[in-house]
Amino acid sequence: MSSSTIPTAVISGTGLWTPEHIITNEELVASYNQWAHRYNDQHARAIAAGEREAKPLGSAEFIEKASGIKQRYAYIKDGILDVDRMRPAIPERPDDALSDQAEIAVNAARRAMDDAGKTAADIDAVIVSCAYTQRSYPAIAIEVQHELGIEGFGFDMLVACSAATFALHRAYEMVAAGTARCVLAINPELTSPQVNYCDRDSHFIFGDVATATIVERTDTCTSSHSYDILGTSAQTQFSSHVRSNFGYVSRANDVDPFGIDKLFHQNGRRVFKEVCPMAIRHMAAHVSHHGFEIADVKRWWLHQANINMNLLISGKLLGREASFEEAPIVLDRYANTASAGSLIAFHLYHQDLEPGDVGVICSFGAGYSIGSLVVRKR
Ligand code: CO8
Repeated sequence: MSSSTIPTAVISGTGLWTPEHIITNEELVASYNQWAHRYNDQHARAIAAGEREAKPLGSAEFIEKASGIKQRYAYIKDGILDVDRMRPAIPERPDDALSDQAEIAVNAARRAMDDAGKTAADIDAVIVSCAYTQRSYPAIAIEVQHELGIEGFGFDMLVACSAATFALHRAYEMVAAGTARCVLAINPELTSPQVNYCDRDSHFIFGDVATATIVERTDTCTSSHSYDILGTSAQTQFSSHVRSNFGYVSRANDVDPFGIDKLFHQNGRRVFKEVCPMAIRHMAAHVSHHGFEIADVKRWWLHQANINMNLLISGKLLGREASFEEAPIVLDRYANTASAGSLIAFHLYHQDLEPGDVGVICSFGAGYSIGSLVVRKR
């Protein structure tokens, strides 16, 4: 489904908060391999008897070649590389303290507000949209709204990989409908608590980050780098090939609420094969819906899950290899940041475009879900 009107809403500011802690592939693999050796030693007899499978060893070279990832950021590094723990150690905060996720959301939000030249008084709505929220209620968005002193309303939404683009769709619609003058959409992607650091095939994929975007009415925009939203397009198709069964019903299921299937897991090959053609068709149709040729698009701010996915998608769209300027990659530094990847790319690589230049922001992944925006520099 696509929607478009005469431009009424603009992206007028973005903010990026990057954690201070980095974990390189080498560090991650050293800790995983140490854990795997220990597991295999402890279960040597069962493995020899064919009752258990040995844990395979990982390699930093494989990770970079298969994914394009060289490092990832971690909100809290403590615990992740500890072979006795293999998960971050994040101290629980009391109810009267700002929650971890609200804190990183506020960090990104303040930067986006500065970028757009907006104060709390200008904003009517806050959306926190990401792959997981730290708790069910009260909404993280309402906590952020309170911390920033914003009146109006806030709500959380979850759409895994497409959480950020789908939130921008909602922001665009609210501004276009006149139910909000200015919307703050934030993506505090705190992925590290959900990563299975004992799974060689997925332990390297994710990093933590927070992005924020201001969407406002065209007539209130004072930003020096703003983009008309020409239209939005979304599609979803059910698939269990990227899945986490973490949820509040586990308590009633009498199962381990932190069992392996309650963490991120995927059939990466299937995801790759099924999502790439969907994303290519989706973007080609969205661009054409607005009367543009592929060659008219100056920049593709694509979801950042895997470099080979991005090279395949941009290559098929353009009919040739895309340059870094055409489809920037941030995976090497940030890894897969759930929904935030396309917005990190937008945030870092948009100021050089000229007025009239057209670009596409697009997410693709778990759900499956695909969300895009066709934008034009003002
Ligand atoms: N180290 C060394 N060797 C390895 C490793 C490793 N870590 N992993 C696999 N190998 C080996 C395998 O054993 C295999 O060996 P052999 O050929 O001898 O059998 C070989 O390398 C190839 O293995 P794979 O077939 O598994 O490797 P691929 O080339 O398919 O690459 C990827 C694996 C990188 C996972 C790739 O399939 C991929 O990226 N797919 C797409 C993934 C994707 O887009 N997923 C969507 C993610 S969902 C999302 O973005 C948001 C979800 C919500 C957020 C969650 C936050 C926690």
